[in-house]
Amino acid sequence: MVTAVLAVLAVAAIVFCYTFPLERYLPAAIVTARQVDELIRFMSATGSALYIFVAGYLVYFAIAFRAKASDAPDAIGVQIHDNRKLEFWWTVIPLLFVLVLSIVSVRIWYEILLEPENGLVVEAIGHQFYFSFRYPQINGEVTDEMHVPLNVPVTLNLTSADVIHGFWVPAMRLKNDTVPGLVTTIRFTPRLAGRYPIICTQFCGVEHSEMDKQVLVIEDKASFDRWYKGWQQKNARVSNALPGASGQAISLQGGDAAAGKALFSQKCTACHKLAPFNQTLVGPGLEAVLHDPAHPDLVNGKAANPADVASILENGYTGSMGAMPSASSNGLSPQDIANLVAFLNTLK
Ligand code: HEC
Ligand SMILES: [Cu+2]
Repeated sequence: MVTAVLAVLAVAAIVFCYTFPLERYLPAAIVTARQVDELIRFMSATGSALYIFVAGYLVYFAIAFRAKASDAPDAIGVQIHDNRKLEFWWTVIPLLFVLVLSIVSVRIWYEILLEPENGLVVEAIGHQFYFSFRYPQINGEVTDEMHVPLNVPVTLNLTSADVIHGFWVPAMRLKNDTVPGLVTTIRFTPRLAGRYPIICTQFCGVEHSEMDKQVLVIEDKASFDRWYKGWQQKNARVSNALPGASGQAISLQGGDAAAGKALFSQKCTACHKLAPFNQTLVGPGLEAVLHDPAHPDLVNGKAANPADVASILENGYTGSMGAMPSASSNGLSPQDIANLVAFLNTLK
């Protein structure tokens, strides 16, 4: 009787796992996402069926064989030793089950690894506290959304400028850490247009919880090309150099204020307003940072002159307001710093 009830519940759980409309809540944005879903259905169906039997018998036995009021206070239950047949089966059945599970998992894992290598190559770089993206023919970095065209294989190289972050797009069913000094790769082919959140999955600092604001946009080729052209133009004057190594002397000669202005709107406006010093966003307002009689000194106590501003941009600075990221975290080359200082120097 108990077995029959548990069997009915187990069958119901299996049916539920296989019919649950997963994609209504979490679209399968890339080709391999559906295989991952199949694996999840298989695992949750078999897992919950097993759980229902184990937990069901446990509860039933606990009630059916509980101590009776008439039992002597020191009575103990029947002592049973060894049951070869039972032990054989409860070893063999889970073993087979885990084998099947690993074969199915490895097969899907291989399909994900063997996604085509030709196609679009994008680089995603984790920062405290955002992701930036590099594309083959766009200067500098794209800092808001990551766009990819439908049905074109993508090779995504992941790395980090500061600490370990995790790049996770639930709609892709794929996730990988971004590790400083290491490039890891995931490949996928987008199959469903839409906007999908990118979430950081490693506790990477005080604003880690803010790292769920960016999106992966999958769109048709024409819209993608339009977006791509837009960033090519927007970043036309931005330097393509990689971030400079800390400690290297920066020549402020030849800083280009217009390029600095473009870069400022790309990399600094998340934390700084072009407003008076006390209008704080994360850091202070930077209007007239080099020419403000009310604030002759910088936050690090040094006189506001171009060289000291450059030093803050290069090395970062942590004070009472929080952390100003260093050049390597912000992805700034020495030329970028010269351009930014030239721009900040024009603000009066
Ligand atoms: C993650 C947030 C963040 C980003 C991004 C950021 N800053 Fe800052 N910045 C700060 C904070 C916070 C401070 C103040 C640190 C303190 O004193 O506590 C600061 C301080 C500064 C100062 C010193 C201001 C003064 O009056 O002394 C300058 C100059 C500056 N930032 C320039 C920039 C530029 C240029 C960029 C873009 C490349 C940038 N920052 C990007 C957070 C940020
Ligand atoms: Cu992060």
